[in-house]
Amino acid sequence: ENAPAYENIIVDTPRPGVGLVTLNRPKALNALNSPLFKELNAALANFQSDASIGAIVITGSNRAFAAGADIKEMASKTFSEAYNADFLATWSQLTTITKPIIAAVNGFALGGGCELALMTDIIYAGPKAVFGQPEIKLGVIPGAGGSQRLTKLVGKSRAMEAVLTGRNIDVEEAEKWGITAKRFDTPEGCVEGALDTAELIAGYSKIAVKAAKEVVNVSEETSLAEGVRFERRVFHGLFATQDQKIGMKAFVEKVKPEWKHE
Ligand code: CO8
Repeated sequence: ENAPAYENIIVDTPRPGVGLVTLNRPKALNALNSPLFKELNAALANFQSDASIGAIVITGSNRAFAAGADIKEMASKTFSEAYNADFLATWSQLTTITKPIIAAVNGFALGGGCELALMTDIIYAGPKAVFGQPEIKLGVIPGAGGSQRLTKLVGKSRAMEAVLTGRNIDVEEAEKWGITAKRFDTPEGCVEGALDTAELIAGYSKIAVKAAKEVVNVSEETSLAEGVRFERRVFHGLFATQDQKIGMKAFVEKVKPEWKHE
């Protein structure tokens, strides 16, 4: 199989069932430019269609997860160029991936980097992780969902303060606000912790995992009553799968389930 050659990311499968994407533009603190996003989208699409992959981890370097959209690439853009090309629209392709994605954040996750992390399903952070939406300092605003996802996640007052001041949010505060699911003592521990969780998830029934991600995401976009109804219907639907029979039988017989993923 021909592995695609990437210049801005490193793609690996370090654990059974786990795909890892490492953002790799160290000289620009992993600033997100179009070629990088094209590669990220391609790598994620490959993991999405690879039946052996059950979960995905995205990480950067110890110094930077990603220091934002590439300012040098954007600086001279005109409105017509941004509008005609629907600049940044392809960034949210990540949210169409149905397999769980964990962000292992070390160092700067600013602007587009913060928004990228917010598009994933779970954020783990290292000891020096820094989040923020500094776009206001550049004369613009968050453009890849930051104002919406951050507000839903941490509430209006905190999101408004972050977006209007552009200030850094350190890992203690990010944890208190509920941005991060877990904090680790070392950068390496953060990545390993994300891989551990991804491996655990990849060991479950892929059909149940897909359904679980789908129903949690629906809660972001619908009323409680509709969401609960949707969850129950999907729950009912899983009784049509082999994995439901396999999982419950294995529990009763006190053996390890051998998932069929169907
Ligand atoms: N874009 C391009 N290059 C960058 C970026 C970036 N976002 N961040 C860092 N770099 C480059 C620097 O220019 C520098 O390159 P060079 O060596 O060629 O000068 C190199 O990375 C190292 O950076 P620093 O020397 O600045 O490193 P420091 O440790 O001194 O500072 C900081 C680190 C604080 C992270 C600093 O680099 C910084 O403030 N970066 C910019 C952060 C930022 O503003 N991010 C938001 C960008 S805007 C955005 O993401 C909006 C997304 C949606 C866009 C909507 C538009 C429509």
